Amino acid sequence: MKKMISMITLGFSLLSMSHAVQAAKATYEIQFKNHWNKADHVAFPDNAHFSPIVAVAHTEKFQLFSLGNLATPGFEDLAELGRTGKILTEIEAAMKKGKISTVQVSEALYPKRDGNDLSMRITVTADHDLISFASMIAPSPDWIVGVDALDTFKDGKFIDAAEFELFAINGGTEEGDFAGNFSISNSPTEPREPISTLDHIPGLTEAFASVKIVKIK
Ligand SMILES: [Ca+2]
Repeated sequence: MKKMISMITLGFSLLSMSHAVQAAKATYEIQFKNHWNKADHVAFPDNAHFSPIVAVAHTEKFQLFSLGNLATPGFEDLAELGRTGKILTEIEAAMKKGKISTVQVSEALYPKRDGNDLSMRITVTADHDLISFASMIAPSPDWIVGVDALDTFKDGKFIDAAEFELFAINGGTEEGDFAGNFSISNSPTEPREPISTLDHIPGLTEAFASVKIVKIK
């Protein structure tokens, strides 16, 4: 009996330790910058904008989007229309399963009205240490910019910062993927194709945006 009590005590202290690790957290600022312009991208419509950015902190069991995989219905809605309702429902379901710890949604960014910069914050924990985000390049057929699963917790500590150029990514759900096509009315891609890069297409080789993800606390 005595032995069993000590095992329970040991089990409890291990549990406490793992809780201590899980409690480790960090807050990052996502510093988003527009690079869309007429010279580099064939056209820069007056209503050119980036849809609200949907950002999540998650485990490896969740994917917001991933090159080579199919878009979810929610991601399709974000990529084609910049709408966040459906993807937030998918995110909520993943949160209930413990795959996502937090979600943040920014305002849309209209560079001609708002300037080139937008920032938002997201808190990660050691066990929800991946940051993904996506925003529609709008107007466009089904193009987004985003980051897929930045790992913020390495070798027992949170990284200080990461930086990416954000090239156009094809949602794989709508046709019309050629430079200068900033129309939202194109045929659906049927059957839908895996999410893919567009930066091999003439006129789409330059980044539409860039991002710095910086630990602020
Ligand atoms: Ca497409």
